[in-house]
Amino acid sequence: MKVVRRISRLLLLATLAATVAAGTTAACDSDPADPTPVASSTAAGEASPAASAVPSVAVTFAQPGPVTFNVITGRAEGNRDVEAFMPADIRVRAGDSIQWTAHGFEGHTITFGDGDDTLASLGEYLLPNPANPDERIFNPRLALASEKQRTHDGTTEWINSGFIGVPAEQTYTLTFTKEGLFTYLCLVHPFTMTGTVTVEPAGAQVESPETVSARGEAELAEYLDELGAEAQRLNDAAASAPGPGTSTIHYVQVGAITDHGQVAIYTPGALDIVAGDTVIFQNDDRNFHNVIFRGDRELTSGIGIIPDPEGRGLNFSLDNASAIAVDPPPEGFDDQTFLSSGSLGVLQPRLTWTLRFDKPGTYLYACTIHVLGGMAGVINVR
Ligand SMILES: [Cu+2]
Repeated sequence: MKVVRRISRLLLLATLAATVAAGTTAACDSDPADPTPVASSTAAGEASPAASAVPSVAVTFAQPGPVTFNVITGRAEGNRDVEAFMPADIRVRAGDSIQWTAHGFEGHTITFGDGDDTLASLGEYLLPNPANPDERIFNPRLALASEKQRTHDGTTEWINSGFIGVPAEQTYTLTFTKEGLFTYLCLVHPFTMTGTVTVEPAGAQVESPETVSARGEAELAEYLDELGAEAQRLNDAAASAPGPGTSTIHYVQVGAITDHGQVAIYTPGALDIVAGDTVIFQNDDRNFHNVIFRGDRELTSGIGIIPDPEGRGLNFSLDNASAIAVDPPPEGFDDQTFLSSGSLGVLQPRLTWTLRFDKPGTYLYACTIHVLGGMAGVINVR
């Protein structure tokens, strides 16, 4: 029996965020006109012990400023989605800029809050879509870029990139003009994505952009490996138990997580079972997913894209079919029947969904929230 983690409802709502079919033109900010040159640092400093305990990299120091640093802001590779700022803590000088390069199944935000509790000040994550009662949309304060979004001058004004990095990679750049320590987070992944920016005086010695990037790349590689290992572990741990009579109960884990991201995977992804067997889908982590047997219907993403008419980026909608269960009818089902687990996860309506398969066939299913990660499975019933 797994221990259910106690996690804020906010996070669960947050993980609904956007998975969308390809083919949109990203309308978010991407700073093509950032004038700040990136320093071409030659090995200006001696290697010294890295501040971070994570993989050590050769350290050089930044040229006189201003320069631009890059922070890797999540990265999706195949079914693995790293959800971290890499590196999470960075030191810059007044006048320097940071460019966050975002990519992920669910998008990310770079958000400097306006108070002690950024999440609390946000309000509800999901709101009714005024334009369509069958959908919900994300709180525009989360989803869309704030008015102030080019310069961090030390004030405590709300600064938000809005959703970026989904479906395509995008960047967001902010110039820091005032010394201080500033914390920020991703509103979509607040439990794994928080960071700090320490702004030193203009003449201070700080690590070069190359060193910062090398540190980020090393962390990214480590986190990707960690996710792969977790998916493998769950696959290896796939379990079954005796069911009624001669039948068998098979367990399918829905999704996988580490402290640095998630894997969009069902484990095991393919099952061969016998008519009369039972399958229990279970998800007990912070991300939520669904299990949709499309039957004779077309499988579509449950996420829609809503460009902001005022040009502040993209918002996203979630259709009810992705969230609300469609259980088997009393007369039973076969591989042409549409079925939905509804949303599965901690504090969702369900943690588990149990189906008994009585008819031979090939049952294809997928998660309509993580189509972008290729989250799909099959059950062959003989
Ligand atoms: Cu999913």
